[in-house]
Amino acid sequence: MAKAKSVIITCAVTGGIHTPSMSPHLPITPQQIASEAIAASEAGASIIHLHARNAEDGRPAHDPDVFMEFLPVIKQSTNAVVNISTGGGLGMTLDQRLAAARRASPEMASLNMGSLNFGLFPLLDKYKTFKHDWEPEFLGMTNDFIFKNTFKDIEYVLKDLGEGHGTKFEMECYDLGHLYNVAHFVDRGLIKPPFFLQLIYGILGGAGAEIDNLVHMNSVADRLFGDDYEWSVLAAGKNQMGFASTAGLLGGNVRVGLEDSLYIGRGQLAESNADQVAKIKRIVEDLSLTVATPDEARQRLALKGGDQVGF
Ligand code: KMH
Ligand code: ZN
Repeated sequence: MAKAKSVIITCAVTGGIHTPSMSPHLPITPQQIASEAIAASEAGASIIHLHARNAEDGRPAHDPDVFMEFLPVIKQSTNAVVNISTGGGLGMTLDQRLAAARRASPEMASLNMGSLNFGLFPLLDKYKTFKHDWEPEFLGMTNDFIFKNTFKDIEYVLKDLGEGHGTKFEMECYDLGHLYNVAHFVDRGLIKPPFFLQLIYGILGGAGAEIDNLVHMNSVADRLFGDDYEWSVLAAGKNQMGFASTAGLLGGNVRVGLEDSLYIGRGQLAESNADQVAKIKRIVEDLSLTVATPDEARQRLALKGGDQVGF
């Protein structure tokens, strides 16, 4: 396992999974997204993973014009690495998912390393009333939905954003097979070291949030990639902090943020992304580890630099 010198904290500030009725603290407008991102960076996050939403009703919206309302504000106020999602919102076409990253030419973008079922419909049992009709419809449709990321799709993103823009990827691996998909593209020369894996636990359709799944995926990644990679962990919902802490202990990096969990503790909504970042930073430092600065993250991940982006 590649040992992290310091722990890179990624914060995913809003995502496209949770809906406005689930938490009043979920950032929706460009102003809210910008101020949450800036506060998360001040709290210790060196990478900010970004989605956009429709300011009227909070629906996931991957419109480049909306991104351009908050990206320059974040850039002016922080040194954080900006990472734009290419997952977008469930149900978008690949070109819709790519449009914002194409316009912004960021240092990093997400890249989902395989197709999978992506079941959010169990949340309908937890939340009974919704502010907007789209929310239960969106959650319900995931009962019959495949998050499509074929080999052709992945190749398209690697060539378009990777070769075309010099963007490096947060490679989202939801299950063991996705590591082998990464290895396939390494063999073809389309993924070059150092590369960054985000190991994801607790999405219905992907690997469950059990620590032995994390340990096993780590040992397979070590076998496949040796010292060529850095890895990070995110776990959905109540497993977020436990998995992030375990990742720190095992020599990895961590991701938190309201995209992945709306909570700060048992039954307690997080009031901000920065609260989650501050909590994992405290845990990491209590474990006698240090937190990476944005420039350390840039150097370790061989990013092109914050002055090479299109915003
Ligand atoms: N929502 C996470 C489970 C993406 O944006 O490309 C994974 C994610 C996907 O962040
Ligand atoms: Zn995301």
